[in-house]
Parts: sequence; structure tokens; C-alpha cells
Amino acid sequence: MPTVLLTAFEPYDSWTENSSWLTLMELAQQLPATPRITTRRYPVEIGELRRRLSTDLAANYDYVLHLGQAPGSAGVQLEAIGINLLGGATAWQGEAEPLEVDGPLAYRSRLPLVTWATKLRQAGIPSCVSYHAGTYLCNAALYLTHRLAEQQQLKTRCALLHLPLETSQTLHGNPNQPSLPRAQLARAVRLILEELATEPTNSAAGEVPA
Ligand code: PCA
Repeated sequence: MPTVLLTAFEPYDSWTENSSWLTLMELAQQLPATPRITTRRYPVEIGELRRRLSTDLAANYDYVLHLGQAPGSAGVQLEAIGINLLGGATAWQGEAEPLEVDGPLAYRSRLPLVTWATKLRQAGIPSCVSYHAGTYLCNAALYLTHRLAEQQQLKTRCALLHLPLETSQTLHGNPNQPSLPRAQLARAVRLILEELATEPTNSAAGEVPA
């Protein structure tokens, strides 16, 4: 049975919740029987994220799905590219530094994101493939997972789902922000897990040229 590491993030900046964690909690009420899923909640802190990824990825999962919150996004963004830059939560928080001084500029997900986005839209969930995940911790998770998989010759394939706010996050502040209810966000993840349960697993490791 394929194995999946499914991660979400803690709240960060001024947020008291993170839609990725709310989604994972909703999903965890009824996890699908296949694939075999391991869940994690990561802090939004780069040193700790590196340590946690390094430990967790040693299990050589078939797939890693990172969930993260993208305030302002109106749908589920399937992030195709992790870039070798670390900046702040917002673009104006100073110059971005390399995540890995000797690392490639970018990694591209080897998972069928276009197919997934189509499947989500057919299910009535707004979704698109995105080619810029920002320069904060979600991008770092995507980039570093590819980097570690390459360095440790893992079979792991990885994608990052950037989720809109969960609707409850917009009811007592953040008015007029786009959001989706947690049931729909969890359904989006469940549909992708269904795809992974049937996706041919692949033992090839390494970098795919961007
Ligand atoms: N979103 C931030 C970091 C953690 C999260 O959930 C991001 O988009 O990078």
C-alpha cells in the first residue's frame, strides 16, 4: 500500500488558527483506509522545520503532501515549484536568502497537479496549479522535501497544497477575505489521497530540471 506523509502548519504571525491544520483535523475524523497516512503538524520556524523534515523523511514515504494556509487565495492552489529562497510571510519583509547555499534554484513537483486540479474542479472545488508558492515556510517545505529526497536518494514525490482561509477565520475579523468551509477543504485533500492510492509508485529519486 502506498505511504503518505501528510503535514499541516501551526498558526503563524497574527493568525490564531491555520486553515491547513483545521483541514487536517477535519480529515482526521475519517481518514481513508488507503493510502497509509502519517500526519504531522509543523511549527512555522525554519530551523525546526528542517529538523522535523529530516527526521520524518527518513521513513522514505512514497508521497509527501504538505498543506499550508494562503490568505487571500480563493481556491486550492497546487504548488508546482519550490524555489531556493527564504523570505518573510509577506513580500515586503526584506531580501530573501537562499535556503540551501549549494542547492539548485528550484525543484518541480513530479506529481500530476494538472490532473488533480481538474478533478477538484469537477467536484465543485475551486482549484488551480500555481507556479509560485511564495518565499516563506510553505515554499521551504516543498523545496527542502525535494532537496532531502534527492540527497538521501528517496523514492518520495512531493506536492504542496496552498489552502484558502477556512470560513470560521473570516467571521470575527478578516472580513471580505475569500475562504472555503473545512468540509470542502478536507474533501479536496481526500480526493487527492484517492488519486495517490491509485497512482503508480515510482522508485526513481532525484531532481527534475525546472
Ligand atoms: N502558510 C505560510 C507558512 C505556513 C502557512 O501555513 C506560507 O504560505 O508560507
